[in-house]
Amino acid sequence: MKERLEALKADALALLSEVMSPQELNDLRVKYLGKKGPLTEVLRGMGALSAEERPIIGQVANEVREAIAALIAKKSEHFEQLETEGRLSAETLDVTLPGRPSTQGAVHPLNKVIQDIEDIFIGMGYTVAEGPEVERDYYNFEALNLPKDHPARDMQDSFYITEEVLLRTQTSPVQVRTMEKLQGEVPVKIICPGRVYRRDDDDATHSHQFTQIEGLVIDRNIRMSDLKGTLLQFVREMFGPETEIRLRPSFFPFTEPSAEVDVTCSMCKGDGCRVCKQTGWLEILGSGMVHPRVLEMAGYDPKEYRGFAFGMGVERIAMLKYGIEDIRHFYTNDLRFLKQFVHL
Ligand code: 2NM
Repeated sequence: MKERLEALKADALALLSEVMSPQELNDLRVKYLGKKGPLTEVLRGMGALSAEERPIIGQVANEVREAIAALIAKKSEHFEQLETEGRLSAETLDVTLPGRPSTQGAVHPLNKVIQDIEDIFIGMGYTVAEGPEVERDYYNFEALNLPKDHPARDMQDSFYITEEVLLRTQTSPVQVRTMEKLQGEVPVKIICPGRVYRRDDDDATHSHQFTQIEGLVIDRNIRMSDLKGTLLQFVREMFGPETEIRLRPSFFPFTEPSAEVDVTCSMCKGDGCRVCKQTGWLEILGSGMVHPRVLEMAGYDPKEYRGFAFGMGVERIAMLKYGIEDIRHFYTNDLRFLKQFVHL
């Protein structure tokens, strides 16, 4: 019996020392230590042994079991260690590899200027109003005191879709719509940013599609000095606190009187340079007191209410502020251009 056990141990240890995989190891564990294994069989047969033999054989059987179990444990630990090493090397991160470049987007310079202008007027109590780019002839022209036979609404100058519908040529139709909606309520204090369309040939300073911001204030006792003070405040926030303005008489069908507004050239501080063509002044705005007929058509009694209005081209403001020499840069999305404004 003892010899059988010793032979069993020698076989088991020999096989275990050759074992190549965790599965093989498990098979051997079941084979030698399992319920149907030879050791269990020996232990079960102990009842047939004599009283002297029993403890001796029992002791040998236990030693054999422990020797086999110890080698299984050692092998099992070895496989676990191999697995851990394998996983670690497979999952290794090379922290010295250069990172993937991340491309950071930025606000387009034109949008940044729109936001800046909006912020300035919001700071003065204005709200922002928007409206359709495809507009009815009535809102774009008629309600702005440009009747059907007016030279400024030549078919050649606008993109007409039908006889009655066109791409808006300015954002003032939004102001007409706002007045109509408010039904004579005051104060009206709005700015209207948005795209406008004109049948121009594109060049460095003209584009058939550009961005405008128009402002409108209506209340009792609104005077030209309110317009002047508002625009002075605006240009000082936009171009710096030393900026001055000058108003030149002009003409628009929707305002009377009308004025063109110049600012002191921020490039040369008024000394005269290439940008201001040696005049020291830059034209940036059109403005005026809202024409009584425009007020009346929109539902405001011109005897009781007055208003001022103004309009500016955002691209032109941006070009003057940042020294941009060609309006087409705003629309061609050349990263060499756009990247210069990432930090605005
Ligand atoms: C300008 C110049 C002068 C203007 C007028 C109106 C309205 F709707 F109240 F009649 N909105 N904007 C206006 C006046 C626009 O742009 C150069």
